[in-house]
Amino acid sequence: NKHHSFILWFTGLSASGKSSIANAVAQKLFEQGNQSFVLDGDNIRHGLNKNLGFDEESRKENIRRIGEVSKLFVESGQIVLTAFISPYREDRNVVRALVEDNEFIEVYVQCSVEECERRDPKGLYNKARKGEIPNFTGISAPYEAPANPELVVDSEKFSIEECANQIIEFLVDKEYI
Ligand code: GGZ
Repeated sequence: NKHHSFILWFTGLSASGKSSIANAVAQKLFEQGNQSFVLDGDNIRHGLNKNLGFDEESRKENIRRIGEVSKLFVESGQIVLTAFISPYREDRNVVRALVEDNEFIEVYVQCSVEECERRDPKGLYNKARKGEIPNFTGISAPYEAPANPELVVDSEKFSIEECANQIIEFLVDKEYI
């Protein structure tokens, strides 16, 4: 009686570790014989959504399209992992409403702005502080943390590997896999 298709929706700041954790979870799922697919900026913002920027309306449309694509994945029987900041609570809830209750698993990758800014793997926080990137989440644009996520992983306290294991444990516990 397991659910074989669902969305693992990661949300969190830039550099919080969403993509890395999503890819680590996908790898573990694969090792256990579960096919899955990761949607992130690399395959979505460079393709389907390359005409979108980072103002509020564009982010809303970004998330709406990703939600619709994720729904198609679920309808095709797949596990899909999405790694986008998705800063607005309302936009995430719109996606949640697209699928069945148990098919949307919101994973909040918790990490303070201070820590993300310290990591700054692409130098974007630095540029945002200097005003070179407008509307930068956590600096000059909002991030609304989930009020009731199915799962919270703390990437400040735990490694990518530990966070991925916590997510796998949740999926086993709730009989998703
Ligand atoms: C936030 C930005 C911005 C602005 C470019 N604000 O660390 P990254 O580089 O790889 O992840 C960030 C990514 C965010 O795209 P999303 O599609 O996840 O955002 S949203 O869900 O809000 O639509 C960052 C980069 O794009 N980036 N400009 N202004 N992140």
